[in-house]
Amino acid sequence: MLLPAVARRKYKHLIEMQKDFVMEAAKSPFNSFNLDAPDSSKGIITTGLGYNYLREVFGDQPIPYPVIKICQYPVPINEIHAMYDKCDSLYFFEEGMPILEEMIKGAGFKGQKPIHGRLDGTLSRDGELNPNKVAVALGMPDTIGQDIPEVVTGRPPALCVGCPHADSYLALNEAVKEYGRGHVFSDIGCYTLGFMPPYNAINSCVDMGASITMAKGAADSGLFPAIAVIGDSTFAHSGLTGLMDCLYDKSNVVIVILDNSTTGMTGGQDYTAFGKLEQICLGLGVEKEHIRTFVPFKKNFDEMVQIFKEEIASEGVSVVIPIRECVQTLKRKHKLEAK
Ligand SMILES: Cc1ncc(C[n+]2csc(CCOP(=O)(O)OP(=O)(O)O)c2C)c(N)n1
Ligand code: SF4
Repeated sequence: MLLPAVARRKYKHLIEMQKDFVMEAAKSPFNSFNLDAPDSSKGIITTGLGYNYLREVFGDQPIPYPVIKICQYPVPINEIHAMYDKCDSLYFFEEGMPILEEMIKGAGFKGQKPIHGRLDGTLSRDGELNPNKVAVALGMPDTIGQDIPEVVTGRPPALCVGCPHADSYLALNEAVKEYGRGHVFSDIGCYTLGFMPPYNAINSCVDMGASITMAKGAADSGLFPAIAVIGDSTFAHSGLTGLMDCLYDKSNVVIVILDNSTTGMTGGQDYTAFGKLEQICLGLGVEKEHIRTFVPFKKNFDEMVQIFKEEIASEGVSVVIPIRECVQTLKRKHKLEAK
């Protein structure tokens, strides 16, 4: 019960428990501490993928330096102190942000032995790690310039051939082209790939549900048209409350709910609003005549553009629902049926 009086007591208790959590982390099978390696000129502290890259650098050979791999928190600080005392310098290999490195630098180690990582420039402050960056940081040869096998060459993500979102975007682009850029607020899902050429169809993606609330904010501040694009599963997860706000304030928005009957981006899971999007919108209070559906195929291009244009022109909340199944889930179903 996090009422203030209880919460204050609980927080005190939580602080008292920290020392037990630290002891648990020190014993955890998910953390590993190898402080007995022969070369103590470098002590290495890794988290997450950083450890995999380090392992890859040394292949089948044992890592010659003491290594602490942290997977369970809070940070087992006593073991890090032991490594600091034993080694001439510390190296941090963390993917993403230098959380641990900052924490340790702030924990009284600074200014004595060198601590290397993203904060002192040994590794770049941003960008992903890879085995080569880890090797170079440890003073080993730079392998950049060696041939990269064809199988790992860059393939930026793209909408699948035949994806229903592609046809919806072609029509939406046509309907908004007279207004210029900056009118379409998107969400996160396969349809976020509509940012890429040749579609260039969306202008923002922040987090699950933000498409509708950003379009609402923009519409309420005078942007016209203000269009939200959100996937069916994302709408079920966190779009409904935004839609309710739009209805409450009678915001002038067009909300496009892309119904591909699945959660495409994460591999094709079911979702809670399946088959019920229109009823949900009606139930929340969207006017029946402003809930429009179509089947996104190229042959329906003119009809789709017309629907978008009509709903852009109409005052208040409109919902447009393109309905066609993701070609990947469809393919999987056909395969199963053929068995
Ligand atoms: C808060 C949060 N939870 C989960 C995810 C992972 N995630 C990425 S896209 C997505 C849903 C995509 O499904 P949908 O909106 O139906 O679009 P589709 O990919 O089918 O086009 C999820 C759950 C996330 N990005 N953020
Ligand atoms: S997985 Fe489905 S929704 Fe995602 S891009 Fe491919 S066809 Fe489109």
